[in-house]
Amino acid sequence: MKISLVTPLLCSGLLALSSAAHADTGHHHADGAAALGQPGIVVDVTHTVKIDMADNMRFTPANIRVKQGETVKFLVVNNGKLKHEMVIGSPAQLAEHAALMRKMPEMEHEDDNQVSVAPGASGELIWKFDRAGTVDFACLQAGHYEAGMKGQIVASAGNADAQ
Ligand SMILES: [Cu+2]
Repeated sequence: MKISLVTPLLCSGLLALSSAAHADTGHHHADGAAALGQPGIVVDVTHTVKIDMADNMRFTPANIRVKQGETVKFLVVNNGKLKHEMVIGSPAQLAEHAALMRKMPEMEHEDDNQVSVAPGASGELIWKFDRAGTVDFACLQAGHYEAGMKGQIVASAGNADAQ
């Protein structure tokens, strides 16, 4: 009976690992994202970071520190009158996507590595930081990235369980 609580968590963890491995082999464009970590699940969240988005094209804070191994919930609040979004990716992926958004400003997308937030609303993005290193994020609404709406998350090496 004791084990009944533990087993579902373990299973979902393994499932996440195997689906991430599958994404790596099946979708070439996912390779870069895998190096940055992967979408997390709510039961693993150890820490919440609130980020404000505003029409001055800034994230506040724009520089965030986490620890390797942490699953972080970003609570993203849009204080502006424009739609904003938080997209996690490598600088190359973000720049490429921003260029695409300039061509197709109305393009809607809903991926695991991003959250779009209507004016006055808030959203959540859960990310698991598998590795130490730097992860970039940006708003890819047309022109926002170019106006400087971007930031960085630094995951420091170490075991989050030890903190
Ligand atoms: Cu924006």
